[in-house]
Amino acid sequence: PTEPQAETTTVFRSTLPDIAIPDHLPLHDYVLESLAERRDRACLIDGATGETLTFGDVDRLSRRVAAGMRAALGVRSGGTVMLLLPNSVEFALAFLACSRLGAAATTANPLHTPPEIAKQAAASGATVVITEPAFVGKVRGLAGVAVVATGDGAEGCVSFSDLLASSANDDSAAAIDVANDVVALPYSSGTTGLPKGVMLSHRGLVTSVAQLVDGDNPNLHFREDDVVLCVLPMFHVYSLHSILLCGMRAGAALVIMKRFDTLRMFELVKRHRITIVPLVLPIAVEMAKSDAIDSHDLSSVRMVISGAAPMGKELQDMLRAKLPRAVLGQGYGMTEAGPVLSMCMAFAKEPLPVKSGACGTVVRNAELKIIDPETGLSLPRNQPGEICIRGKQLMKGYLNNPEATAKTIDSEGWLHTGDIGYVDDDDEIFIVDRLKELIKYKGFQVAPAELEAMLIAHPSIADAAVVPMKDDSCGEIPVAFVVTSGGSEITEDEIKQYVAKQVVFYKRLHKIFLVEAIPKAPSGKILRKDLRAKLASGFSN
Ligand code: 4UV
Repeated sequence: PTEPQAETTTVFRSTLPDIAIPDHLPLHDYVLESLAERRDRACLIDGATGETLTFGDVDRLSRRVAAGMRAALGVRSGGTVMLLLPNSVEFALAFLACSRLGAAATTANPLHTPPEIAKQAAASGATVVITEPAFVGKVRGLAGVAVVATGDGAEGCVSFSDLLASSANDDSAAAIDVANDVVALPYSSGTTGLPKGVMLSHRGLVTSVAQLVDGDNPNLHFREDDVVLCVLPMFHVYSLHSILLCGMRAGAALVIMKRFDTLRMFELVKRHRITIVPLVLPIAVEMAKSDAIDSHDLSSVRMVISGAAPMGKELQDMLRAKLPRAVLGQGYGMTEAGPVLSMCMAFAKEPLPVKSGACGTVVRNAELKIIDPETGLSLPRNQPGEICIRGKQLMKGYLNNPEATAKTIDSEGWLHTGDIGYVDDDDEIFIVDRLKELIKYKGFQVAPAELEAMLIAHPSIADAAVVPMKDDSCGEIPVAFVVTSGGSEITEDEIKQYVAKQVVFYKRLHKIFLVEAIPKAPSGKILRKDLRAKLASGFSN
């Protein structure tokens, strides 16, 4: 008689009603749907120069870039273009141009090392890389790849200015299969292993943007008169989706900042009367700690969104005290989830009260469940387990990797996040732990498998395991447990240097613990939980 309990699935849904979401529009047509009424409104503002492009400009220029990429670089529907750019107007124009052509934009951090870039370029099948002159040296050697440099270009490159000036005919708009064509191809390691190409279709991204900003009572209420700070990197899905795409769809203006600087940011808020500030934990920490926060007029800010990593109650309360006029809350995203799973209901047009530490309520037009990671059975409210989500916004799958896709999205369409959390009595989601390997340094992904493979390739290293260590300002930092080869005298510093030379700054190892053996299950799987527990208990060399 107790059996049937196991059969019932507790499905959590948004407290907002489902809405009609367009399933026929390519992404660029969807975000620019209200163009006719907004042609002369500001869309993109370059924070450094103050130069402003209106929605009309963005429409016209992105068409030119598309026509130029087609004529000069042969980019076609089904092709892939790598955007290796810091936050810039060019990033936005190039992204929309790819969408127009039916091509996929694979986004990468321009601070990545040449081998990291080469790997993604090859795996994604990119035939064009768009970058700044300063980074051209990193991509010159890539076989079969044409390089576009911004500004007036660089030797041997097509210049972005030429694409902008293109007079090529743009009449032959690409026929786009919105359900299947990939428009964005960010890289993520997901729950395990190496970074993989995440295929986000036009329909997937349209759905995810609509879940936030569409409807009579949008969950994330961006308005036409809003000015959104765009300091988070557009190559990461959080900024690409929730700033660029949501901002454009809602008709808000974006102030683009190339790199973060507290004072500069406060100045921009004041100058442009910025109303919405999306950020990540380290920026929140800097803001909350800065004395300058009290001497700058930040009264225009009405919404502060935090995402991509946990933000504790203490920090949230501290920031709230500094910005009493702003509503403060969290969003929860994962690249593979399309990306947004949940959003703070205090950001809705008709807001609801929320609790500090919660990362929102599941988005509308979607289903969420919590399962026991051991048995896979659904759990009721207030019980922590693995968070799973289902809906049209999810990724199509990993590029050329059906096995990894099948491990992440099950046969019933549920995406398993690898995050541990629970849903409380008010439908708010709290993330309490992470089941997956992933390390999040300032919101950036660090895949342990990538660093472990690098370590083990060193002749003086016999075995290695990389795990996160809690850190107040970065959230987490990657550290390694290393078993050296017999007789080797390699030092901790040498190991750190060896890795640092090969990776982007946020993947660097902060500590090396030399140990006799790496704890493993009989299957050979590293017992990461044991290592994390060891660190938590204050273990040191
Ligand atoms: O794949 P990813 O790097 O993706 C992100 C996306 C974050 C977004 C996106 C759109 C938003 O509007 C927004 O607010 C946030 O981070 O990393 C996914 C993993 O990051 C952790 C969690 O482990 C995910 O599986 N994570 C993301 N957001 C939160 C978080 C959060 N609010 N609290 C705790 N962990």
